[in-house]
Amino acid sequence: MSAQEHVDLEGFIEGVKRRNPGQSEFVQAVTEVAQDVFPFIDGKEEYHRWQILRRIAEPDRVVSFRVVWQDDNNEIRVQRGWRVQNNNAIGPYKGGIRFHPSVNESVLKFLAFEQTFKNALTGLPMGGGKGGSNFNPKGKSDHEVMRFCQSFMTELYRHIGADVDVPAGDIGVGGREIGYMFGQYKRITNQFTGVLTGKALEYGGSLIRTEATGYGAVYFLANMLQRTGSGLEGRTAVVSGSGNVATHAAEKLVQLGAKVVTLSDSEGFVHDAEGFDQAKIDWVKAHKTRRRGRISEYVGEYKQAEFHAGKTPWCVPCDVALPCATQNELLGADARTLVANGCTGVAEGANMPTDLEGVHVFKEARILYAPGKAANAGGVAVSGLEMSQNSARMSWKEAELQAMLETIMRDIHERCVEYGNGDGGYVDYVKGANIAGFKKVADAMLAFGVV
Ligand code: NDP
Ligand code: 2IT
Repeated sequence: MSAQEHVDLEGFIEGVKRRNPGQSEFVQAVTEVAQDVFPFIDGKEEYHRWQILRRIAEPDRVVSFRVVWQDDNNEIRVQRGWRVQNNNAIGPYKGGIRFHPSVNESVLKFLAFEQTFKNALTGLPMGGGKGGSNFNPKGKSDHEVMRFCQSFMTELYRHIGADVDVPAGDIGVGGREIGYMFGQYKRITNQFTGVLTGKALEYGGSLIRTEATGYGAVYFLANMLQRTGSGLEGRTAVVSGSGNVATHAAEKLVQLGAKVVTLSDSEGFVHDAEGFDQAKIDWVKAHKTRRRGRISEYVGEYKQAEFHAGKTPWCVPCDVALPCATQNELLGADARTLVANGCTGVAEGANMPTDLEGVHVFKEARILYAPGKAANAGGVAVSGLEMSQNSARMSWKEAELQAMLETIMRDIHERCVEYGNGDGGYVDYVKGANIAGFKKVADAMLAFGVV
């Protein structure tokens, strides 16, 4: 037996902190998973002997590179780009690309780590990866974004491939950016392959990929409610964000009879007490994507609504809450406010939006709480279906994909219940997602030996 076999949870976390100085987001994500995995592997000798969690928490590789581009004033701009390839035990690396000034190695390592478990939960053959840049697309012209994307891909192309690593979108990367990056990949390699997902329909994209993350999160919430004999009809929902995930989550909530009363962005939140209907959601979608506008401008269009600058929406009383903007946007105090106001269900559209204290508050209150790696897996799941369609050079119909998405979300829910079921019928969805995701990746790694 090696000394390492006896490392306990605290010792493991200490090691992660020591090896990753200053990477608080990464340490946070690993801590959350380790808290559930350690009790699970207690007595399971092979997971200890083969150091499985230690290996999953060390990315296969982190590629960092310079991205130089020229702005519209012909000034030279220098950004940093990354691709974190965390683990490919069960399939090619797969995960989005984020363009946001807050992007750094810690953020991308946490996202690639989370993605590894999330992708395993989908049941599809995808490993975990994530990439991005500290480039800020806000206020940039289409041409500037194009030049940046081309320069980014001029380095990234050598690290990716349809059977190697398949990026997609995330914050700041949508259809426009995927188009520019796919065009540049094709130009450099002279290959038309499914190397990116989230493509437009004309060049190999899949129906419902755009909607899948937000819709999937609402299906997951509906599954949790259904298990307790409840539903979304007539429920008041608070949603944060106003991008791809938030607007589609809001849309599906409305379709299933809930009343959505908030949306937000990094400048504050809009409270529309009358509720967002489809026309209002369509206005927000167009405003944020085509006009690249701010959510504060909503109140100019819909006068009865209020904008709360610099605030998050968690103070608005609700039955269900869906954080769909970014990491650590819902803190311990926010979680306490939600619980005190009677919120009984939280489904994370974003990745790690709730901090460790907030997670603890939700668990203590025993409310229905679905972590991002389970609730927002619908997006990457349909990305996986886009990969299948590209490989087979065919495309499924909308109804077929819709049915597949609903089935995948139901299956993820069941996997979480299987591993997270506790006393008195309470399901710890965090534990369920962590263990189910870990087990699949771990068992594949055991088959490979020491690699
Ligand atoms: P978008 O770029 O479409 O939208 C992001 C939204 O979040 C915007 O409203 C943005 O506001 C807000 N936001 C971003 N950063 C911050 C911040 N620091 N503080 C407050 N608000 C912020 O991204 P997506 O909707 O695609 O992504 C949202 C979340 O969902 C992310 O956590 C992402 O990782 C996750 N996710 C996305 C998937 C996808 O398929 N797209 C799949 C699974 C998870 P502003 O305009 O002011 O920046
Ligand atoms: O966080 C995520 O799951 C995504 N941004 C989507 C990844 C993907 O490959 O579709």
